[in-house]
Amino acid sequence: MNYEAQNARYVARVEEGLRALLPEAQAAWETGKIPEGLCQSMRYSLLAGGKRVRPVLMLATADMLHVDPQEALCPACAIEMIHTYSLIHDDLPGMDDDDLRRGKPTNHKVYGVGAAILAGDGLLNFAFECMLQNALRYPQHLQGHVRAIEAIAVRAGVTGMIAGQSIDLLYEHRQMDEAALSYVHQHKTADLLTAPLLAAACIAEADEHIMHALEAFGHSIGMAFQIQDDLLDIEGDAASLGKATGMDAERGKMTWPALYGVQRAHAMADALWTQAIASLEEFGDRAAYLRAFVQNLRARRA
Ligand code: GRG
Repeated sequence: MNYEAQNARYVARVEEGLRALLPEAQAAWETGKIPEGLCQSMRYSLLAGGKRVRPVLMLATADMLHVDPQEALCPACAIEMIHTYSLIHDDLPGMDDDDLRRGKPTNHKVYGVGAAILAGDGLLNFAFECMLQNALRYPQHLQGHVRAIEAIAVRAGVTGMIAGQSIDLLYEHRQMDEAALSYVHQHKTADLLTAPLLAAACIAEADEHIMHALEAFGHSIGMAFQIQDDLLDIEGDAASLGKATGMDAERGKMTWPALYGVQRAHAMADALWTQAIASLEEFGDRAAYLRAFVQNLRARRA
């Protein structure tokens, strides 16, 4: 397997899928069409060139479990919409109040706070609209698709990513201990990285054993990804990251390096990456792409 070529194919498929699902607005006001300004602000953030980690994880897991790639594309793109909404809302003045995201001014800096809230709400709702329509196109796999949508809803929702974000906000002016930090990162970060793995497995009607292996894989890459994100905020380069660095310290935010020091945080991330690779063992050669993906995520500087 040529990892670079395969990764480029997956990313291209996602970019194409996103553009097909959310084409440019065709009319300023027309029933059944997204209003032009709303559509523009949704597309602004969605097509701003993120790494597409979550949808690529879904397409790769779907391939590994022999799911028709066309069936998996829509939920993969929907997860990217949900991720993008969370970034738009996270950047708002009531949350992190950031000016830069994906190398561009944040949504509210361009369109205003009200429009940015709606762009986020729009992407979240549209994600589920797209996934439900996609499910109805595959009546023979309807149950698998409904389970996949549920897995995504739970991990993005009030016991998943939103729960993590709410505890993060709760501790804004309070000292966070390891238990709280783990909870926040499991839910805020790892849950949305686990969702695409489980969604692919649901469509494949995979057994419990496979679900557990993928859940363990998602947990490890999610926590490692977050520790690395914390480390990049200290050691990374703002131009490559497309956002300001040093913000965690400036905001007095608790992170793994703040809790344990940079060296120990690196060791923790290394152990988690190794654990992630180990949880793919039972998939043998079929997990070759996912293994290479983990190595690439591990080496990322952006
Ligand atoms: C507003 C409900 C709600 C949740 C916000 C995603 C999030 C939760 C906050 C963003 C801040 C942050 C550091 C989250 C941790 C997850 C993370 C590292 C997100 C960035 O994901 P990447 O690196 O971004 O995949 P790109 O731009 O490449 O898609």
